[in-house]
Amino acid sequence: MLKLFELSPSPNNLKVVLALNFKGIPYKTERVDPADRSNVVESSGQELTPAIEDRGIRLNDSEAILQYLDANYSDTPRLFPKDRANRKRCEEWHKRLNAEIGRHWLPPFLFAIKRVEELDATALAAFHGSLANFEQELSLRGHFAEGPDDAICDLRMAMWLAYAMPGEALIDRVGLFKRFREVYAVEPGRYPKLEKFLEPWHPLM
Ligand SMILES: N[C@@H](CCC(=O)N[C@@H](CS)C(=O)NCC(=O)O)C(=O)O
Repeated sequence: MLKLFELSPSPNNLKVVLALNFKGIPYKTERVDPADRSNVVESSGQELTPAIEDRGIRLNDSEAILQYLDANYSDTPRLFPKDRANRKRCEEWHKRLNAEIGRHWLPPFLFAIKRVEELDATALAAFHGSLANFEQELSLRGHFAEGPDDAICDLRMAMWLAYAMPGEALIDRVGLFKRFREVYAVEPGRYPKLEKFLEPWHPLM
């Protein structure tokens, strides 16, 4: 069975968990202790997570893992489109989310995990501004993916939203998400369309 080396509060790790569950691929998790990374180092030769072992393959880097899963589990729902034009469109979306959400997400995250002492209120306000924009975009449709085989677009958005609007199952699995919910301070009902968008992703986290 596929083995996932996971450092659970991290977005790259959550992205791979979402992908495995979306595809319905059975896996077991080996937790990585941030203070002792010997298990992931022994497996992958480097200390960053996520990493996987599967069918004799040892692989790290979340994006490489997603590509590996699509290529090697071809009987499961695809994450990425097959054709070049649609893959490019998904890559543009990826860049847009990093610029409009990921960038502002980081300072409050560092505060939440106590890597910095003060909450960066400007970044938090920008994070909320981006959520408000995406809420508007959802007025036109119920999700962000546009074509067949581009679940990755929605999955990437679900990953970021999970920090501000985690489901109870995620909080049960990774207690820190309760703290993230407090720090990102999105009160229920503020972004109803994003909440609805996120609903089907909660069981996959
Ligand atoms: N490009 C890599 C980045 C991996 C990475 O930076 N992993 C982080 C967690 S998201 C990590 O292990 N950081 C070390 C730490 O948190 O101390 C990927 O996408 O997997």
